[in-house]
Amino acid sequence: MSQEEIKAKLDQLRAKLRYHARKYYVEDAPEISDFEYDRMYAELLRLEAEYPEFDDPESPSKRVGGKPLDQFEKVTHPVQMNSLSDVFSFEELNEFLERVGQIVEHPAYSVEPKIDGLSVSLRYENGVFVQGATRGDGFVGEDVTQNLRTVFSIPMKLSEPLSLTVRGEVYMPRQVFEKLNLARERDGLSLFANPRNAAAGSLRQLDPRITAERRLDIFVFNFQEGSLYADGHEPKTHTETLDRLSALGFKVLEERITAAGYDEIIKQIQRLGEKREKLAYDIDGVVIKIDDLATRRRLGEGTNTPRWAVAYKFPPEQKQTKLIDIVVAVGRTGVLTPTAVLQPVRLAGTVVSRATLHNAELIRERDIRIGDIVTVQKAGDIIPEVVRSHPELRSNGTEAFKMPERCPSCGEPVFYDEDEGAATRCTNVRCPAQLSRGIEHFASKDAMNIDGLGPQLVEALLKNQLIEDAADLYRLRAEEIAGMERMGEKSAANLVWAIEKSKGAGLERLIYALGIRNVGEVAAAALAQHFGTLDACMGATVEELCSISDFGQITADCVVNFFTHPQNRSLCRRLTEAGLLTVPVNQPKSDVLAGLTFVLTGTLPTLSRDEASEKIRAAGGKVAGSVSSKTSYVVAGEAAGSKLTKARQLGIPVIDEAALLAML
Ligand code: 0OX
Repeated sequence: MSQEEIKAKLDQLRAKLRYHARKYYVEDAPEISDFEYDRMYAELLRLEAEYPEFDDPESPSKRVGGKPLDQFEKVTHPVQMNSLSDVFSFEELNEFLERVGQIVEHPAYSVEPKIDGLSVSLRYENGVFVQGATRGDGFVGEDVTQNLRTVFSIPMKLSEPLSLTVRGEVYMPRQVFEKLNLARERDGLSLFANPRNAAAGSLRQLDPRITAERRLDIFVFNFQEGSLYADGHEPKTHTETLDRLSALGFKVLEERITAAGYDEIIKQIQRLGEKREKLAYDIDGVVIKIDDLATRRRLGEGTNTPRWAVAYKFPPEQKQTKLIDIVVAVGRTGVLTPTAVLQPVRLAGTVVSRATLHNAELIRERDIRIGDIVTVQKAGDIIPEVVRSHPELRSNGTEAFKMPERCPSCGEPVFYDEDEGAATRCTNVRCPAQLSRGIEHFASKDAMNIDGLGPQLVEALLKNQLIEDAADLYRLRAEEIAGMERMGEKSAANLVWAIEKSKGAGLERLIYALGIRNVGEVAAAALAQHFGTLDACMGATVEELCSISDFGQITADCVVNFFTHPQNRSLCRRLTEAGLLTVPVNQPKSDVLAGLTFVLTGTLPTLSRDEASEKIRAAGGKVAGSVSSKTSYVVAGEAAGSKLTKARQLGIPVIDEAALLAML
């Protein structure tokens, strides 16, 4: 073949593959068999390898060619990527429609599924895909171009050479998610809680080969900026825009309708609610948007959300299943926690076989009995819980559940503590379960952060009598660890190194790691800042502790009690002797946030939760774990859950990461 012939052959193959990829991935209407497609693809790879002089960065073979990155670059969005305001009932939805109705008469609405994925922007120059970015805080996101190239339904080339930016939702199809979790289970890896988390984890992979394996997909739902037609024509409606985007090669939202008003919108919400289970992807609500673009402009934008759209969020999915058993575990502080063992049931994307029951009081109030049919749901879309039992479906002869009278771990009698959130507690300081959980907590990420020291290893170290408490960790030798079952020399050496590294964690983490009752990360940091050394902390009096802002009598008593105990004093002494850093690592750097309490929720676009907390604390602010009337601000990121809802209920201002950084 002559050079021209080879070039023509390559062009033809690439065009054919592009056409068939669109038929398969975007239109779901393949015209050729997978076998034929694979054969053509193999032919392309062969020719490209043989004739590198005809390389084309837009070739269909280039989807998974990127090299692993060290980090993602930041991308400033040309047009802000707004989020949607949520409504949780038909009444709230009606209020939105009435608000709109005061400004425009009888507008047409686009009513579309709310895909439960991650929003991304896709930028094309002269018809070629040049950049893809995550939403981030709406202004600045992360450049995930390489990873988005692996999403086959994203066209690398449009059918016309236009320059534009569109927005869509990347998601992991449910089937892909299930397969992925099965494989992870087989490999002993942690499971993703739902397809959304799996998609987020996959899109933010620095190595695009991993993203490619995850088979993500996309629905495009908005035109952000640029030109949709070469002659400058501009569509009048959202519907027309999406039709045009589809013609250009995008996979646009399906299941979308236009509706004239309340009744038709509700019908579509109900239809999608019923169809939800059958869809190949997760949806978490329905988006209602004004269809006419001029009307949208009239209504305008709020600070972070458009006034012309709203998201109706589905109530959490509930299922009925059988409660097979109630098992009771002992936690770090000796609290006995009952867990429901359920007949496995599919719920919001995963199979659920366990659910928290919190305490005996809740079981009594909800009259939950072993053998009952119960209704379960996922709180904040993640943690399964038993909502109610169904006594009407109960067979005769079942008995009310009773908490054990003796600790399931050590056999000592337990006490019912009405004041402490109706807890049943084992008070044996030598209880093995408490000891294990305590050491697990000591090693955990937010405490001493000893990588690799999880529950199983702690259990094994205790069982092999290599340790009796947390201070013994610092005397462990690699040979001893390597001598244990299923422990190699390399893992043993890694563990010793991780333990050694943790010595520098600092007083804040050390105090938190001790696991003093009522002393979370915030209180631990306050103690570290106030006393400056572990010794000073050990000598604290209730009066002095109460003088620290936000320290109440109960926490102060817990601290004094802890340090009065000879066993705990000995632990602290031995930790100090082992060479642990017993002074704070963080000095407050400013006081711009003094007196303010923040609660973080969801995934922030650029800062990890730890980084955001450090920054707030360094500026003199406090970070709390739950929303209450004392909360000054809730900082919400993507996929914010129940904390955001609570903030709304209490009327607490909700800000995003950008606003937090601005305050700092
Ligand atoms: C979705 C979805 C998200 C466009 C401008 C403001 C919100 N998750 O499916 N967002 C939007 O609309 C944007 N539509 C959707 N369907």
